[in-house]
Amino acid sequence: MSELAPQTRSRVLSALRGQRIETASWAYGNSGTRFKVFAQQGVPRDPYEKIADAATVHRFTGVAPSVALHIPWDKVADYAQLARAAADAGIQLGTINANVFQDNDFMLGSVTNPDPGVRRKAIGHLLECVDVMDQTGSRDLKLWFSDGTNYPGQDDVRTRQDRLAEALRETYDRLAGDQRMLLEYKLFEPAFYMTDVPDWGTAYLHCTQLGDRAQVVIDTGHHAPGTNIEFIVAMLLRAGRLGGFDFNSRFYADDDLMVGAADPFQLFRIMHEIVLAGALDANAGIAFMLDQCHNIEPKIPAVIRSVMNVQEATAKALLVDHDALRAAQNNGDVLEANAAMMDAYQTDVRPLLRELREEMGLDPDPIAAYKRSGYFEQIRAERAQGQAAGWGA
Ligand code: LRH
Ligand code: MN
Ligand code: MN
Repeated sequence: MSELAPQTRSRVLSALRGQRIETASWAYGNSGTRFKVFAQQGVPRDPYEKIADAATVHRFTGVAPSVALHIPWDKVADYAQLARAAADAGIQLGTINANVFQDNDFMLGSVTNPDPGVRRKAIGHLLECVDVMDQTGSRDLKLWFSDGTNYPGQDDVRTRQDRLAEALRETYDRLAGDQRMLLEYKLFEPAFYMTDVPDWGTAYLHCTQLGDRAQVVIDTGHHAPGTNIEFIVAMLLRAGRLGGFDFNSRFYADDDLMVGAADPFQLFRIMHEIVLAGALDANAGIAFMLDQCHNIEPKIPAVIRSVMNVQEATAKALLVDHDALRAAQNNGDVLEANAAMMDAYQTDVRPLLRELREEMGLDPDPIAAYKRSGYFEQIRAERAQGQAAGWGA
């Protein structure tokens, strides 16, 4: 790293200092596959303890100052009090994730269900989530629908889209101030034949019909193998419709593994598009969130590792020499253009990130510092019986 020009070093350090990564409350709870949940020690028993864990991640990384909630997994009697508890712990409550995928009534769909009574119930939950946002001060409502069909002919594709559009409209119209709606897509699962919001095009179409405050969210695990996700990033940025990310890694389907674990090069390519568009800054309105589950690894260090993986990919993206890249592109010099990307990607940015943390008054090695802190021993002693993250318990 010693060869970095001083201006480059300070530009990169300052961008990294301003980066914000939101962690997910459900990443701290027990989770598993449909085959088995392996319960861990010291796991939070309620949303307050999840906030304490998220605050711990922020304490050691300095760039994770908010935690996303999932309703009703994080249901509490008083959300304003929860927000105060978060503030006392040094973080904020972030995105509110709606849950219309775990109720028996939603077997044939939530907002797209053929039964108007079930649709009303689903919309009621979405509106309730906006009520929660009013109390937590959250900006973003994240919507993911498990809606779809398993068999050709099971329901009418276009009618379901109409029902979806109606539900989105009613929810969108309930938003106030700077509140936004983030619409998440997913190729398949739990529906196997047809999913009502399967791809970015569908999400984009609905968002454009709603208004500027409806934005698409990209969950990196929600694509077919081989999908060029950074292309989707570029397209949505160009259209002004990228609201944020649910970061995670996948080897097969929606694996929800630690971001940057399966394909750090893909994460770099995504962050490169973000940096190119000047969209890293919090003012750009892109929410960088983790949507992960830690089934076999200890949860807090796994979240810290994930935050560090995003930082590393970002640092490398910030090191791409844009002048050299543009010149090579304009000259049609394929090899030089590719070299500009690879030189940045192959740089070991860990010393720079250690430096950043020292400048921020943090330990340069967040995981080692966490392990030394005694936090795990404390929560293991205090929390006799951990709470499931929300499913599969
Ligand atoms: C769906 C999803 C969505 C949910 C979360 C728990 O697969 O990515 O974001 O809210 O998982
Ligand atoms: Mn997601
Ligand atoms: Mn997912």
